[in-house]
Amino acid sequence: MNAHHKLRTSFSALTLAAIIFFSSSAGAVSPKTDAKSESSSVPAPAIRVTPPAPVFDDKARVAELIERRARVAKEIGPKGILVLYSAEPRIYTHDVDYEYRQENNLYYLTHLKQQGATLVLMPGHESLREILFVPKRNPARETWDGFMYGAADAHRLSGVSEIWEAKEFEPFMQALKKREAYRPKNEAILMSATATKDQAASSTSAANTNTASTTAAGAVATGFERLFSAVEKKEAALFLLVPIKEAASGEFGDHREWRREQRFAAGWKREGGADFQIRSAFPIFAARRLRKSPSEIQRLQHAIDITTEAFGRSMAAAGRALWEYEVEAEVEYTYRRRNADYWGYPSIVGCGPNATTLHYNESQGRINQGSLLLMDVGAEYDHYTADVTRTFPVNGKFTPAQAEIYNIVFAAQEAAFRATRAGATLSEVNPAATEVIKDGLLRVGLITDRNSNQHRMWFMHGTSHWLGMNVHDVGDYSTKFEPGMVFTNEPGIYVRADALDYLPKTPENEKLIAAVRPAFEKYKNIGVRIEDDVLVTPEGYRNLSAALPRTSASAPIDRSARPTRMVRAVVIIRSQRLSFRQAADQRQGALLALCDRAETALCVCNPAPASGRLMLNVAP
Ligand SMILES: [Mn+2]
Repeated sequence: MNAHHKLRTSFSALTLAAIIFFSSSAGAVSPKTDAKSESSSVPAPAIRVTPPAPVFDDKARVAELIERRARVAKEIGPKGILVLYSAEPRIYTHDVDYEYRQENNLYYLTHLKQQGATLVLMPGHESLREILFVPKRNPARETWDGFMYGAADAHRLSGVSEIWEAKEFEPFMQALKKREAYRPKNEAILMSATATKDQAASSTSAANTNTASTTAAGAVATGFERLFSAVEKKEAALFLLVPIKEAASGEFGDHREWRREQRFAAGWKREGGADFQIRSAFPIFAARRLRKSPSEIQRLQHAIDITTEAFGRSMAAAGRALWEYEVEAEVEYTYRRRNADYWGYPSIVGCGPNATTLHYNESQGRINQGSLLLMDVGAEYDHYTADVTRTFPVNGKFTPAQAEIYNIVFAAQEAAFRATRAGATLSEVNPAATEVIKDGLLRVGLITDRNSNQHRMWFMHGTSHWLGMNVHDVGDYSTKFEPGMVFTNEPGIYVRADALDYLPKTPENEKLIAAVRPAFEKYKNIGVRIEDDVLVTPEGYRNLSAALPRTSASAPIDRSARPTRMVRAVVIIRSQRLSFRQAADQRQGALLALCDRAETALCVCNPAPASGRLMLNVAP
């Protein structure tokens, strides 16, 4: 026990011990893996504080980006060019934009977060295999909008060594169309690894100035020869983030995310680029991003850890919240506090009937003591998003009807876990859960035939989707599981109050409605979903969200213990193995947990770091 932090208090030591218990190991306590917490039978803390963010060695990080670009370049081949644009800013209103978020594939290859950057991969060029175009720094603009990358910053982040001013992108592409070598004037070359070589190749400054003077291909080797010969034979390809079908048909539409690419593709064809075949870059990125590297898993895990703390805080607050938005506030407060980028998708916090709307995000409903609260939330950290759902009774106690539905969903999720192993597919995980749901629905009387699609009335979504930089991440859904793939396991049952009203009025349906009506009345307005994030491993799988308790209805979350009088507590940090930062985080966690549990109106923290003591005065 000496290694643990002790608590002295005049009031129920047991209650507080349940809240303020810390492991001496670095980071926060994981109830599953901390053997000491089991052997000493002290319950896990109510709120699991997010462990420190992963720290990456810059060399290794850039090496990984270089490797990603090399793999993508290999897919493109020597006759191909890839163009990746930054995301365009999205308008919130008038002259205000939404917070900027980089396009995923450009981020995947460069780690650049600012707008205006464009990456070109040109594997067929002798020396100029990648060029990054970035806007030139502009002090006047930076005064308003903040720091802009200089070439050194863009290089340090991405590892790309050939960096040209953004305004050079258009003339560069126009020159390619005409099979003309292109190199900007020196002042527009912000960084170059090839300059010396190219300059040496031409004894005059002509080759180093602009398009017109360098068209005499052949006089001086420009490095473009292989690519231009492919263009001449109409074998060259321009890879863009455009839909596969549009690339094939040459008819470009109006996608909600990649309009700029579509406009560019349409213009390219129209304006003299017909010798290039336009191809979709989506399949290349989908295949790459589906298989996550260890560093991607670390980022994703951190997003999930932040989400786990957000759940802890909001679950603790739910019992005394009056409105859904108050609970949601605890979630998003935690995201910001733990330096998440943002949410990966709008938080879903739905109480009672609102839990039956799959993507409910108004959060304007009442929190009712007897109801279930469904929370489907996910923090995004460094472009990777969590996606976790828990459904729990606001007052900590399931009604028998709620428990029945909950336990079916819980069993379905367990079945999906059991079906997860390398080599399996999502189309095997999905039926594993669905069969359990069908059995359960038949048992409780919500369907009459398990060999039909009746269950779709109550379970209308799939059990799984890929997870990564998108909440519904890229990747072919028929791919066999390999280590590094991440997907969600999220069965649910939603008894919507109007579900039976919308069935087509056929004699068959009338019969069905009459048969399920009693059960429907019993379970009406109950919505349950449980969702975890699953990593495929060589051994099977790892539940990345396992630190967030996932209990069956027979062991509901206990939020009954609430102090009613003044307490004075002292937490002593004894472990010498904790860094000051970790100790501070844990003290903060203790305070949070205690205040949330105490339903406190006044909470005074008096940390004395030198002595490692935290004084806590709590008045309920
Ligand atoms: Mn999901």
